[in-house]
Amino acid sequence: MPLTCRGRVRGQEPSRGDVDDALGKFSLTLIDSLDTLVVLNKTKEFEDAVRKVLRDVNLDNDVVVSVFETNIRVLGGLLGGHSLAIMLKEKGEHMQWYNDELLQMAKQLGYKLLPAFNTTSGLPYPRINLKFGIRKPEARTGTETDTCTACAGTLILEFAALSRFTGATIFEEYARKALDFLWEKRQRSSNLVGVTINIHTGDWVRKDSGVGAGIDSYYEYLLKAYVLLGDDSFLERFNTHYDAIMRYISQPPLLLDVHIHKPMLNARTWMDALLAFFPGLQVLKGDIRPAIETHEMLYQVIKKHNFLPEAFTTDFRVHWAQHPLRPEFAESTYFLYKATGDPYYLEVGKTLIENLNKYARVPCGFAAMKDVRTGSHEDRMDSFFLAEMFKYLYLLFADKEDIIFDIEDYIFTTEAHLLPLWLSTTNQSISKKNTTSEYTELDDSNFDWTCPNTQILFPNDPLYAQSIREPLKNVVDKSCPRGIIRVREESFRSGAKPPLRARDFMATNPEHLEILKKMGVSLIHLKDGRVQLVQHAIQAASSIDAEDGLRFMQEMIELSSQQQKEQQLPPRAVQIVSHPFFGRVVLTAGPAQFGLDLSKHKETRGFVASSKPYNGCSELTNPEAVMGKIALIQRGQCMFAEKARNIQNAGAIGGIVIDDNEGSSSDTAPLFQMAGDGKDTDDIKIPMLFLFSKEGSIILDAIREYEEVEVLLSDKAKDRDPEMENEEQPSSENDSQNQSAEQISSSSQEVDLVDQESSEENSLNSHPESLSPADMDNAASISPSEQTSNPTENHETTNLNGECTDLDNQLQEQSETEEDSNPNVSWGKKVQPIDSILADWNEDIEAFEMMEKDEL
Ligand code: DMJ
Repeated sequence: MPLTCRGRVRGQEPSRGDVDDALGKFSLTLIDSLDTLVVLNKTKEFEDAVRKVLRDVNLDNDVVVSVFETNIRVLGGLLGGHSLAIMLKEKGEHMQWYNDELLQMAKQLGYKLLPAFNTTSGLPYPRINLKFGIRKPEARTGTETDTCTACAGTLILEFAALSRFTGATIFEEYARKALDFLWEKRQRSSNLVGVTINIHTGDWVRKDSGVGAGIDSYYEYLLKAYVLLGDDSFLERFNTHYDAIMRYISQPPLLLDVHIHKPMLNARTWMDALLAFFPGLQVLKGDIRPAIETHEMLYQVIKKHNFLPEAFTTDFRVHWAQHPLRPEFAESTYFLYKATGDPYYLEVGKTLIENLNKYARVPCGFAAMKDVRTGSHEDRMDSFFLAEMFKYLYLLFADKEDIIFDIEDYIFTTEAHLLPLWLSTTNQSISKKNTTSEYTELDDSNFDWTCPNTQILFPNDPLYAQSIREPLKNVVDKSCPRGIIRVREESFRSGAKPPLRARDFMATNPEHLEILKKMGVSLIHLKDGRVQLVQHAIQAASSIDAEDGLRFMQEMIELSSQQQKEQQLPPRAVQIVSHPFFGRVVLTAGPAQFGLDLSKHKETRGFVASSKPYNGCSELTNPEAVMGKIALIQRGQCMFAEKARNIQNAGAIGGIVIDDNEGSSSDTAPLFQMAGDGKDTDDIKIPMLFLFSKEGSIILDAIREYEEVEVLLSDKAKDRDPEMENEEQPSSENDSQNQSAEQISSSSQEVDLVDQESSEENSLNSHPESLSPADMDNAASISPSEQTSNPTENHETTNLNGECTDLDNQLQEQSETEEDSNPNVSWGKKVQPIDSILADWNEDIEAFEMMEKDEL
């Protein structure tokens, strides 16, 4: 935990849900970074680290862990460590004492994971108790029915290596069986796989399919299993899937999820950050052009936000704002540099390193970004940062002689652990499948059967990669936001005038109610005064009316979510700028619906002081202490606005309210927004921010340790090092006071206050609203907006020269063409009758709900 400078121990910190399943009280970071030390030529440190692992690590803990994470990080880490330990030993200088101890630990761990495979399908349970295995009452696991495709399909490299290193064939056998089952279950007409599968029945639970979260490393391991094990059946499977990916998912430079049964229909209008590994895999396959294109698009998104947000839309807006320092983009950059030799990729690497140092480096390591828009941090540094990010960035810039062994003799696992290629000819006791006939005919011209060779791919053309990037150079900046109305225009492109538009609807208009009824939409008045819309297509007067109803509901959902977004204020940042933090610690802060709007004014900088009384609910008894400073106040016992007035009257230049719920944290709670008191709050001129207790205690601890603590309140963290360290610190209270006076006087005209809540303090999630179509509970209420989005939409709105084109005209043209060709109403790429659309939607509702809820 790089902000609090402590280790994270399972059970000792508030749970972060599935994210914690990687922690098994087995010194995860230490094991995951073993082979990085050798790559970085830190042999002495490697030797010490191996001794620590052998001395301290216990694998027999009563902890439920993820089978997938334990395999890729811990088993992979031990095997990578072993691989390099024997390499060093053989060289005769280091590790002379080593006697396969890491391998013995790996074998012990392998046996601990095996009970997870005790299913009829051979697919492993997603979790296992390290001490008690599965299903026993003490195990507290074994009741799960589903797992992700990557979770079941990312075992073969580590398990086969374990078998081949030790001669115990059972590991490779189990991993092969799981892969064979997934292959059998692929959707036969599209050759795609879904995101989650039932481990008992083999039914697809989530039928969306992409190359990112939930599937990514399944594809990676098919290709790499071929490389490591030399078994053709893996390459044949990979090539079959790759062909399907390029046919349906790849829309260069985008990679968009589709449905396995309806691969021409997109399942989402956003992409997740995990797919950034794919260009690297495409390099390994030898398909350089789309790799360059996707990588370039991702790089432009990074340049916009300093990091790749966890998810972003097809028009490159942030969808999920966090960034846990994922290494996938660095990995692809490394592979592309190796393939092209183009120094452009070194520049890309330099930018990545500069951004990490500038925005993520903190006194105790590198902190994940909580929100790339504000630059705020999260108190975590995942083990893959050292296992992968460090390794790939180092290797990108390393010359051959910088590395003490030949990296070409190894393959990288998905966690960038190194396994020696000589394993392909060792202990080959598992019979290879010779099933070529069951694979689809493949096109030999796209290097399906050859290794990539840059000399053949682009002979004597150093500008090859640049010529592919050139047309994409503005693809992100010049993309056109796809407004809600435009998207909806498309959904009404049947030509007929819609009977009622969502934006025109009034719940009191009898004519509108009549139209709703005809469309099968009923209106329910809820007790709290809200109105709920529900649609049952079978209650519509005709199938055309039902279809109009569905579209009306879609419009209403988008309108509602748009309105909700508009009412939400974005998060703010509290940055500690005084010694020894120098701006490196950035805390996520909740905004206030009153007081100085930090997005419109210069940030407020000042030393902090606790108010007395600490709750700030009455006139302060220590005005001299808070005068010209940023007052710290505890949440509770009176309205936020009252606290603000009390500290303002005492001369404070800003206020930070700290949550009184002990243990609360922005890691686990949604953004908190401070509401007004239902009265006019124009008199409050100072900025007010909210910190959850965990973030608040970082400031309180700093005061205890350093007494004088200075912070910056802003809408986005200011660049730090080296500027901040050199920046002149305000020398006296007067300076702060001057700043305060300036801000207060300039704020009066521009303060942007949102509607006051008449109730007490509330969070973003609890706004009472008069009409809440988002509450609609039928098929039409969930995600159809995503389902119906046209995969080519983005290309339609932005051409490659970066100009926005006239979508309305295009839609008109498209509509006319489609009407000509089919009497049914067109929708997305396919023309489907209404009954089938309804059936399809119902089928996918659950999947969509889960998809939105799922954490990566
Ligand atoms: C890593 O643990 C592995 O690369 C995994 O396959 C998915 N991604 C994480 C890091 O983002």
